Amino acid sequence: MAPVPIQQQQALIERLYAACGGSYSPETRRKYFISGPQWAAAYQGQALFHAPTRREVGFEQIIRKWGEIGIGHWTTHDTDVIPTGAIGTDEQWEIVASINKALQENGVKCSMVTTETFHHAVWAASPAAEAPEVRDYAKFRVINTVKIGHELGAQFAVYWPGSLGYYVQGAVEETQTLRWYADALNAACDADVEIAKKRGRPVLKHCLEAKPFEPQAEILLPTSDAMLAFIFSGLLKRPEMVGLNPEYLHELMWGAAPRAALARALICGKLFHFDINDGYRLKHDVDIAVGLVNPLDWLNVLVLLRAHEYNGPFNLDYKPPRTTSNHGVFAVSFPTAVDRFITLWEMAGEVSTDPIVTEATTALKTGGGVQDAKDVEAIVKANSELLTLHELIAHRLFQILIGQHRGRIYSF
Ligand code: 3MF
Ligand code: MG
Ligand code: MG
Repeated sequence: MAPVPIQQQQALIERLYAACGGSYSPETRRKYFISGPQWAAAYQGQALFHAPTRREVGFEQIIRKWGEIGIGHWTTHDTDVIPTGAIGTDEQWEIVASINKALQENGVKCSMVTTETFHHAVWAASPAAEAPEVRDYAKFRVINTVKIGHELGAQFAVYWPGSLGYYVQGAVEETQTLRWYADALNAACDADVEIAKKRGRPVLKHCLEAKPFEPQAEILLPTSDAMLAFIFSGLLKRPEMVGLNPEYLHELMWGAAPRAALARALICGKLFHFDINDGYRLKHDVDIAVGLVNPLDWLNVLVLLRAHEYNGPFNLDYKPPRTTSNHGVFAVSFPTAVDRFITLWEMAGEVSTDPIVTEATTALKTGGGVQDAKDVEAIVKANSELLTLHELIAHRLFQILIGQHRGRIYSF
């Protein structure tokens, strides 16, 4: 193949993307509660050891692209769209008005807002720092985000307290810090109750997001389970308003089975919102797009969520790789992520009605049957052949994932 000149590269990407087939129409994509974060599309590829590889992109372009692709919802941090210095000022409300206009013009809704409490120097010692002025500022920021959320018509507020932790031990007293962090959330919920009442809108669902490592060395609330304990600790004034926004990769990072972490949130009635992406165990937060690393695990996750009628958002919190261009972000990265999600979701529906999975699961739940409920040998024997179904079900799930259940085989 001859070198591909720059002016032919986008056409090549588009031709190969189209040749991939299997994409859904924007109308179909809009039927799912999928949201696209401002920060995901605007990510320029920078990191501690990485210079940016992409140009800046503003909310006008992102919202327009969401409309074209068929991503029905948009999410944002306060400072993704408002310069930190302008937070709470008239300039903020001008920006918010132009966001509302862009949303309306492109048929996109804002589903979630979140406060940046990890990037700016003011959060060096976390939003629950010792200095009262930092904590007052944190309250101002989360309350302000609630206001923006209501103005943009959002239903959810998310909190990822990235800097709630430390690098060096001893200076931070964990119980005190957690109490201070709860104070900020209590302020946000109190303000929400008032604002919602004034506006005649429902209160927001306040969702905590955990991450086990990064950007602090030690994290005070590293997992969704830790967040659940925090919600039920008695420190929150309105625990009924607060739930979780688990992120698939954040659970995988510490070695959890994400599906089991989600199950624990479900039994507490706290699975409010879900950040979807992919990556590897025990690595940093690589934020790869959904289904590119662990599609079988993802299928299983969605089987669980369908079984429990989860109807919250699926937020595409991943980072297009640094090797993807500005053009590629919208031409390939987002549409393909949405389409893999839809495919996995629909496959999960097939799993729940699959005759083999259904019969095998029912047989396992029925058991072999014994005469004497205390006869341990008889219990073991009664189920010993039946339990082979565990492996058969796992094989069946693989078949469904690759389409083999429809007769596809490979021959030489
Ligand atoms: C970091 C994250 C965050 C949160 C966001 C939501 C930048 O790993 O996942 O994204 O999702 O702050 O509030
Ligand atoms: Mg996230
Ligand atoms: Mg992440």
